[in-house]
Amino acid sequence: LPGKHVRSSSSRRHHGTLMAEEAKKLAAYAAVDNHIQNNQVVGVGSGSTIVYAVDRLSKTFHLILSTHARQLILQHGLTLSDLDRHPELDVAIDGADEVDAALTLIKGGGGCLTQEKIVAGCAKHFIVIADYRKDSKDLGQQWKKGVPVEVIPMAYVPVSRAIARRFGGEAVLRMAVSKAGPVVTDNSNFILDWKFEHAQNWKEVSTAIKMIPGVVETGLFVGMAERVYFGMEDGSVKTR
Ligand code: ABF
Repeated sequence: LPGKHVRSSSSRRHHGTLMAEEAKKLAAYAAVDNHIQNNQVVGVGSGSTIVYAVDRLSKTFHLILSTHARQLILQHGLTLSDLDRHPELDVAIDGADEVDAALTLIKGGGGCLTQEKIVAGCAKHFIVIADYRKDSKDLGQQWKKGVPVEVIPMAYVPVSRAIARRFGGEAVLRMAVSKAGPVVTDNSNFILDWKFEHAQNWKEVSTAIKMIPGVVETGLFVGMAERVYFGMEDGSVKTR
């Protein structure tokens, strides 16, 4: 139920505070238990929180997923499918980098956003799972790395300039940790991290950024999430 806190008896605590990892698990288990039934077609995203959701799913589900969860699905003996066979999903579950009060999400901090948005867009219900660190009133309060924007490699400079000119801030090419080169996405593209300066009308901004030639997708998920589950520090699960 929205706003409801459900207490967990099996919380692992560190100095009285639930570890983020345990909070992810609480959120994932609650979302799977409340939203997924046997023999449904389920979309699964990527990231560390989604690992717990897959763990909770039974072998009877068909799964549709973005590429990063592929190995995870197979390891758990679950059935792998695709959008050719199942273009309509019953439910999609995914993590997020930040969730605001209106359930607008920033996603793509881990590098995946386009395939996840496609999967979420094909689902009748899109459910988000996260630990308490992702819970925010306004985007940018918790996640400081900006909005990821996936771009065609040849266009990253003009796209970066266009975003900064029109919306302020700075859109920076994401580099690999080794600094050997840019991060390359699951669609062989680059990512710009747009460090915006202030809250905006995210629907308008996301639509406008998508219109810039060379932009594949933005990590702004507006009006897509139906329910979000946060595993909280006190061992409860908060939903909205
Ligand atoms: C993916 O996983 C990305 O869109 C998002 O950036 C990230 C969240 O990862 P985690 O659950 O590890 O915080 O869904």
